[in-house]
Amino acid sequence: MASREWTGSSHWGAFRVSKDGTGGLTVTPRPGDPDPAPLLGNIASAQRHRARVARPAIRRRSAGRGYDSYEEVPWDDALDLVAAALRRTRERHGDNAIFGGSYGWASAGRFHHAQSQLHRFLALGGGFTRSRNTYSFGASEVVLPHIVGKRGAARVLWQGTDWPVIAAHTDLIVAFGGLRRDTTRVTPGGRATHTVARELASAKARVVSVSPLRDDSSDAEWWPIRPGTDVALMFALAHELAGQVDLDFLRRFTVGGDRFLASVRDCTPAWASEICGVPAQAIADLARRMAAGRTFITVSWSLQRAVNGEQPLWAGIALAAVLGQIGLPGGGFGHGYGSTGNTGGGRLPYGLPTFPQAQNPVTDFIPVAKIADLLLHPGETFEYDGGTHTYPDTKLVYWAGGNPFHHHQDLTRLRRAFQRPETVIVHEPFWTATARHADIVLPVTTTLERDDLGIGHGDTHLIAMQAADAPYESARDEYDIFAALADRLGYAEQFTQGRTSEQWLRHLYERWRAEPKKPFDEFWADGELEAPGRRDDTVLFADFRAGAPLDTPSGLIELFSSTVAAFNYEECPGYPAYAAAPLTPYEITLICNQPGSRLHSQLDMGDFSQAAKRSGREPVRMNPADAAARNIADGDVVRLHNEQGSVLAGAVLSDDCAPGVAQLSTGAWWDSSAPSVATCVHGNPNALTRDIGTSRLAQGCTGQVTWVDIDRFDGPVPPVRAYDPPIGS
Ligand SMILES: Nc1nc2c(c(=O)[nH]1)N[C@H]1C(S)=C(S)[C@@H](COP(=O)(O)OP(=O)(O)OC[C@H]3O[C@@H](n4cnc5c(=O)[nH]c(N)nc54)[C@H](O)[C@@H]3O)O[C@H]1N2
Ligand SMILES: Nc1nc2c(c(=O)[nH]1)N[C@H]1C(S)=C(S)[C@@H](COP(=O)(O)OP(=O)(O)OC[C@H]3O[C@@H](n4cnc5c(=O)[nH]c(N)nc54)[C@H](O)[C@@H]3O)O[C@H]1N2
Ligand SMILES: [Mo]
Repeated sequence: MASREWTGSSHWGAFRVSKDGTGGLTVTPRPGDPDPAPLLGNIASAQRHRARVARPAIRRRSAGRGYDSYEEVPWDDALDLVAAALRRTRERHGDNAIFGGSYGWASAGRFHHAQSQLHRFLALGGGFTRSRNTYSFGASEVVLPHIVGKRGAARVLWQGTDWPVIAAHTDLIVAFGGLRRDTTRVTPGGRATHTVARELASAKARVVSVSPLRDDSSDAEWWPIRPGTDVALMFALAHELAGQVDLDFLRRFTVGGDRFLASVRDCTPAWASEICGVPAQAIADLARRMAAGRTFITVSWSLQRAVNGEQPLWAGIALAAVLGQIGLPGGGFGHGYGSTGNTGGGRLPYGLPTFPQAQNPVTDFIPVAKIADLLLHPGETFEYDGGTHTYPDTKLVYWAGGNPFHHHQDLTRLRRAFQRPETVIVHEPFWTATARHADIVLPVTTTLERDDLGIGHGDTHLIAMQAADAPYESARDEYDIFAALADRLGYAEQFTQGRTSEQWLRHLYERWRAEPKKPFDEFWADGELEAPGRRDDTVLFADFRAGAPLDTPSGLIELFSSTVAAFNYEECPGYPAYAAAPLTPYEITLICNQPGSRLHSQLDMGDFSQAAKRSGREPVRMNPADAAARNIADGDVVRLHNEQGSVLAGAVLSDDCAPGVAQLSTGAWWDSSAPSVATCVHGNPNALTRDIGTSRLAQGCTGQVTWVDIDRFDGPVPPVRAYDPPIGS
């Protein structure tokens, strides 16, 4: 390798870093990656941005969390304060008064993974209240085990039929939620080789993209659908197919198949057309095409990130069961194709080299998207997956590696909730909105400033993530922070097991079950290791079709689950059900999907993300007809509003947006610096989303969609202050 070049990795792919004479960094894609993510363009420009946290900082208690400025303090003082707060909270209120869920994507890198570091530290110190499930597919994680069993659910979510199998065998892909190329370039933990676009291009399959946005797929037939109505379309397709296909699979391999057929008896294409906006004839034609060849039905994760989000997945599986191709190469169903790069992206016959965790002695938990309810309603109960649980009384919140003031819904409510605890501690490389709600902010290194191991699920290579830059100002590695805190609290030896970071990296590498592999020093010098034994020939549930039972109560696919039915949830009754979208007084359905210009809120100040902004705000795309009706021109600053709040954004007019639909992606840093103008003057859609769960079954995140009115904004436009550190008097 050339001198002054380092290898690195991110959730959006592996890269190389080089340095010029003045220390300026250049980040280029890993050679050999056929489809690198343009998101790499955010890394170098963010690395020494003014939004970095330079030194430990303490909130000046005055107006409240989210409003106050900060004072910088020496590391030892900050660590003493954190240790004292932890000790005090455990002694006075018990271990479950510490909330350490700390949801978020942090950075790639298996050792310096913020949540793994924090959870190990808190578990060894006595435990913490944790969170369950993800914002990504919280509804699926709970409902899928009832449909295909726990092991089956893990396979649907983490394995699935591989792309090369689809490319070779599938005639027709029906993609509910599309197959976004932007999103498939992202994989938790990273991916050295992005191949989805290439595999899709080489496939013989036609793609029908059922989605409110045309560019959710390229080279596809676009079927604009009213958001939230896919279940009606699926029911009508099942209704049509029932008369055309052999129902043998449905009868032999499912429970509730006949019940399902009866439930869609009146779901004609004409009925569905009224609801979802797709012409009735097109629905009937599509059913015929699905029956004529090998058809793969995929439901993107976005569909379940909405009220009653359990239903589109359950209905999609029912539709695939009627068609009867589950377990055949390139047939059946999938979940999350187009959502990340690891769905259908191969598998490794061993686990990943992760930082070992400790047993958490506390059993209290929340479904992850119940964070505001946890803080606002201590002692109250909530329902979840058939059980009733109690929110503990949270006195201390510890967050490392996530940005709830990006990711959670109804940020105004979340800010209110964050006033309640006694102490909030946040580790961050950047002054995010979450850091601005902490009492103690500790500056941490970025991946460019520490050595680590990078690999994602099903990945092709283990990447040596090599420190290419010195730590920014006084930033420290999370491992060193927790080792210092554990030392103050008397359990340093348990936390570190006597190893330095470098010794841990070698230890994780050597213990890693991938074989054969070269010696660590050789791997480090080469910068990567090809993952041995990787396979990409999975056909989901081929074994089930051949006779191996699922781990459901019946051993079959449960299109009727007596377990779920017994929970007596009206909104999730034990079988796929269509529910009309909630009534709303607002005219526009706002899709709050993943940003194409960054990963969530990460590196929003980076060059690539900034280039996508419009009039200095996050772009909101809308149909030209909807814009004309509101006197809005391309590039205008607009104000989106509803009962949750209001947001300024820059209008982009596009026919790629179905009429009645607008799109404002997540991740613009929340800027509440001009509250008389808007809840967020920069364009964070979570100022507008509703903080309610998918259903009592899963209580999953419903942030994908909300309803708003949009007006042109003619007042003086306030500056965006989101990246200015709140340091000073
Ligand atoms: N409206 C709406 N909201 C959504 C969604 C939606 O579709 N619509 N999607 C949801 C989904 S699927 C998800 S997964 C969530 C994502 O929500 P998050 O995962 O919370 O979002 P990120 O912006 O990735 O936040 C990660 C944070 O970790 C910080 N970080 C990076 N590396 C490190 C490190 O080494 N240590 C520490 N301490 N911090 C680090 C970054 O600076 C960043 O602030 O958002 C959810 N929110
Ligand atoms: N570039 C980039 N890639 C990412 C991420 C990122 O932040 N940036 N985040 C990653 C993460 S954490 C996750 S969980 C995945 C999420 O993966 P997804 O949830 O699949 O991604 P989204 O972009 O939220 O949604 C995909 C599309 O679904 C469509 N859609 C929304 N509602 C409906 C509906 O009711 N019906 C139909 N038919 N379509 C609908 C929208 O048009 C939207 O563009 O993405 C991952 N990939
Ligand atoms: Mo996610």
